[in-house]
Amino acid sequence: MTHEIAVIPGDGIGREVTPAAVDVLEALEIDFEFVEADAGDAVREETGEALPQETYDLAASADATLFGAAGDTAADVILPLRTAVDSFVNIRPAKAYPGIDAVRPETDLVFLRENTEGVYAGHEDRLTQDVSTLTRVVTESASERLAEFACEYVDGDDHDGFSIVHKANVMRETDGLFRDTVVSVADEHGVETDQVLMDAFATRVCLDPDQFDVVVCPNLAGDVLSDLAAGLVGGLGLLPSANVGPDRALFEPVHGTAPDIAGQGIANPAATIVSAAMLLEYLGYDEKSAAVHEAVEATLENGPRTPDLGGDASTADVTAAIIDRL
Ligand code: GGG
Repeated sequence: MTHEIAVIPGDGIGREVTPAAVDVLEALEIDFEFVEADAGDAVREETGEALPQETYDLAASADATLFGAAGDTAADVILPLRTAVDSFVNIRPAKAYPGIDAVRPETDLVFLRENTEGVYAGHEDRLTQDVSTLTRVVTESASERLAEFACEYVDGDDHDGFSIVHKANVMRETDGLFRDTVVSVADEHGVETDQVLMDAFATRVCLDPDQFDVVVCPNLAGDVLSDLAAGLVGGLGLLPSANVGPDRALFEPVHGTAPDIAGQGIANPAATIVSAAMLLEYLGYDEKSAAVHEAVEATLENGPRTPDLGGDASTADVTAAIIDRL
């Protein structure tokens, strides 16, 4: 059976790390058909459109999508691409790897981020030159869909429950609805939850990440707090993610375009290659997925490493070392 994989490198280091992940997938001798498409700042410059219709349609029909990064056009690219796969949850594991100099080596977290609404899908207006507004939507149905997924996730993966991170003491109607809905679904499923205000979470996770395991949160909080967790484990070059919908999914590193190092061939490909390992698991290739995870882990531990991790290797060196270890 052939799997059609949409490959959308985007901009900046997305153009370097996405081909690296495709090289790893190609080395596994699975029947993949990779179809590449444009999105992001460069294609907008050329055509006026950051997300051409054919790219959207490809993501909406492919068996899975591998995406790199978007910069200034993030709102015009990432959010619609997630809609194309009807992705209601963004899974962001944040774990420390052996041998990597991490601020908190005991970190082992999974963020389950609401992916369709909240501030990122809100409506912004510039009322006057010096006044702007943002209207944010939170619905019971989206919160329920995420909570159902979280309950299945903790059951299937043998976790004790999950933490709900919100700011419902201030945003009573929006985060309040989110919190109440998630608690109610978890109660129906007999899944244990605790609640942490998002500001308190930011402090507590830095001081003692071990007290958390699976974290369920609204869209913006999930984006910000998972980047914070990246800081605890050694940097954004290490965090993969999966945007999962009922029938399709899109995989991307958590990091953006990194304009400061783009074009130099030194971007860390680990986050995108681990995202590809998540893609393999999603398509049912559990053993191959585990092999990629192990090869990445061994490479991070023993080298070569890119400069963000203190090494002097290139993206190509690290990718070749991972493929050698498969
Ligand atoms: N690879 C994902 C990417 O381009 N991240 C940059 C960004 O702005 N992300 C926002 C988000 O994940 O919602």
